[in-house]
Amino acid sequence: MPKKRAVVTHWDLDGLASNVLISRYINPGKQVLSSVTSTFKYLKNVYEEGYDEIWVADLNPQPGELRNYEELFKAMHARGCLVRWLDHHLWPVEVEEAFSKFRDIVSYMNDPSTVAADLVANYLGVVRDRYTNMLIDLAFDDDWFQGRYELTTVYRRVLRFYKWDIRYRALESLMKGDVAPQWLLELYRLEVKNVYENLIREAIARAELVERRGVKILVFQDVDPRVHPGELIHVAEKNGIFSHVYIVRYPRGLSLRSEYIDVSKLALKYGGGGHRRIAGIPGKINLETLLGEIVKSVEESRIRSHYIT
Ligand SMILES: [Mn+2]
Repeated sequence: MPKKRAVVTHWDLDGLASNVLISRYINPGKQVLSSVTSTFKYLKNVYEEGYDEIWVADLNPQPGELRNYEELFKAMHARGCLVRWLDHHLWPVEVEEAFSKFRDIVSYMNDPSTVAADLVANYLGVVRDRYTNMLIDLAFDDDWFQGRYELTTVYRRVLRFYKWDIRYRALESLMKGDVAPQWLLELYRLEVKNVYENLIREAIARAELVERRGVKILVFQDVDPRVHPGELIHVAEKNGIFSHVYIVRYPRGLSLRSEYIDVSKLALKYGGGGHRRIAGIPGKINLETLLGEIVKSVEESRIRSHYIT
């Protein structure tokens, strides 16, 4: 029997690019977009819908859901379902260990030195035509904040501003080979640009600089979820506001950025994750405790590197 294939990816630019590259290659019966925290839910859904070859990209399994994954993988094993997982976020050791127990059905690759779309293209041996390169360039531009294309900003803002209907519409356009769809540019110009830029200005005006033992931490309080944390920090820095660590607090979690410490380690302690320089923590956490840990960790990194302010 031929495999029933499905693909589940993140909804951001890198996720969309990964989804398109995989889908063009495997021609899936279902394409799903997911947030990082809903990854397990959607993986389970497509499995229950009878898909038996499931590709996942640009999403990292949450350590708190390892038990659930193990149960699901056992069920998948019994049904002969395969999972191919390609990601570029840092996976905690316990996640790698749990996944490696199911090597016969789950093959995963995670390489934090690149973006998921690039990883996917390499893994599948996709021909690097103009369109493929464009998708990968956009993914790099967005994830690494290279600031090369105005189009990246349009996608970044629109995808965050709206919910699933718009994200799926963007996926549909990209599947057709339309990298800069007219509807997206119009929507951005008419409904997003001004509101978004006001939200950024407002968040910067309300930011608080915490300074302890020479460690500077800039805290953006209660930020609208539609504002991208990287963009907020980028604008703050352009305005001459620098700090060792940045915290962007949202109603349902927070984002951490730093050039000085490995924030993914801190995030892991609180059930989150990410990259060395950029990480996220879901849910509500005590800011005081986190600030204390950040100060300690910057001080330790100074001792290690004989870093002098
Ligand atoms: Mn992503």
